Amino acid sequence: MNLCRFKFKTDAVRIGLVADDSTLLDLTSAGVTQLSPLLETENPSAELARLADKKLPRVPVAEAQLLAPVERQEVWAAGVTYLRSKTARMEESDFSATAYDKVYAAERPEIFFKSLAEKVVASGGAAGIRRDAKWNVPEPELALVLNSRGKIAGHTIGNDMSSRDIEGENLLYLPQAKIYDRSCALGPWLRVGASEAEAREWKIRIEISRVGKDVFAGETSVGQIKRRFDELAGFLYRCQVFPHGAVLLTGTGIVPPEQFTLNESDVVRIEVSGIGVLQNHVTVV
Ligand code: DO4
Ligand code: MG
Repeated sequence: MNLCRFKFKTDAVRIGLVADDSTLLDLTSAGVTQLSPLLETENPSAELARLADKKLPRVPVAEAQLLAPVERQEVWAAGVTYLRSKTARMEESDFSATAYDKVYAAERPEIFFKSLAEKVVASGGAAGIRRDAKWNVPEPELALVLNSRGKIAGHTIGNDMSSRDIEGENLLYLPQAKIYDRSCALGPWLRVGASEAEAREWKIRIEISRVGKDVFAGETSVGQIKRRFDELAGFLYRCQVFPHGAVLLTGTGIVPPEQFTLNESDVVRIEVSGIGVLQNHVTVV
């Protein structure tokens, strides 16, 4: 089941259940005004199945504006969880290279802060590249949506936009390479009810087009992630509380070739087979 936040006709935020490719069921009319209380329940899928049995108003997807599926959760990201990410980062850096090698094998994963919820870009919005960077890339990632207890309540698609030249120059610049205006996109909605075993079967595919022409495409499988999801979530919630829950990006397994950098107006399309498509155009910030 896919759960979304959307606007329809007025500016009020509504909660929807995705019925099919063209229709949303408006849960707001059944008293659901936020995602978080649903994600806090023991069994969000059962709760959604109960709600779906009610007679709910239908909204055409084409007339709704999808919003990022986050409310007050902090967004964090795990890094160097795929072998491809480790090798690409070792190649782009000089004295920082051993840090990537070590963190890939270490017990403690790399986890960094990525975004406040209100800064997250929705599907259809503009994702940012820094004007002071020369080498900008998208990072297509599966995102875990965790409730306040650290339990995985859903999955969504994330784009961890990154400046590789800034990160590659010095690892201490990582926050500047990763956290800036419009650097985090999430959406189009939350997939509720999938187990980790199921999610590990999903494929992640990225396509980047420039003035209507494909300039890069790549694919990986979620099953290539080296660490278990509960291991990543456990480290995030260690010595830390998230009263509103958190979103945790699980790292990238697709890295475009060294000569590739994003341009203004490029279109980035990320598909996760069990969820849907997150699509953003690029803007310079
Ligand atoms: O170590 C830097 C960031 C790694 C990352 O974002 C990733 O592997 O996806
Ligand atoms: Mg990343």
